[in-house]
Amino acid sequence: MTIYRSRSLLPVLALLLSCLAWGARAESIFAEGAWSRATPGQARNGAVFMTLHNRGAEDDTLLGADAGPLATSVEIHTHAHEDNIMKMKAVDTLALPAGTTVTLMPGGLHIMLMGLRAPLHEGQSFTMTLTMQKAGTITIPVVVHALGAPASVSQGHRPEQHVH
Ligand SMILES: [Cu+2]
Repeated sequence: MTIYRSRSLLPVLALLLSCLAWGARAESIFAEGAWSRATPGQARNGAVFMTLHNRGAEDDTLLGADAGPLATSVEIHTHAHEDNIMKMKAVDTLALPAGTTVTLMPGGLHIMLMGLRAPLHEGQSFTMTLTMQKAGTITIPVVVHALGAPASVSQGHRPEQHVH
């Protein structure tokens, strides 16, 4: 019985250790409030938004992301003016210099889920991994908000009315 008990503790210990390792890494580079928008049935692509923090002393670079079986491929996108039209444009990497915060939001930088295998539903959440050049792989939870969710949804409040 004693042997059985100590064995059963191993997965718990492993989990605790991985949490500690994640926590240590999260101190310098981490993603905050990652979210996505629900997609209509026929939509082939989805977008993920978040705030990336680098609180370390070393510059880092986002090399890519992965959403497992959810999408065929995942790209880093930005928006750029082309012939007076704002168009999405894939970028190879995203710089995250030491001490900076980079916000991915609608109309700007985002992570594109290409070839969704199933629609994203409001209230659903999924796991995504980010690959950083130096910090390695970071696993983050992504929450799916309503189809028309505003850019400020990740801040946890509704858009403020600014009267000047
Ligand atoms: Cu895009």
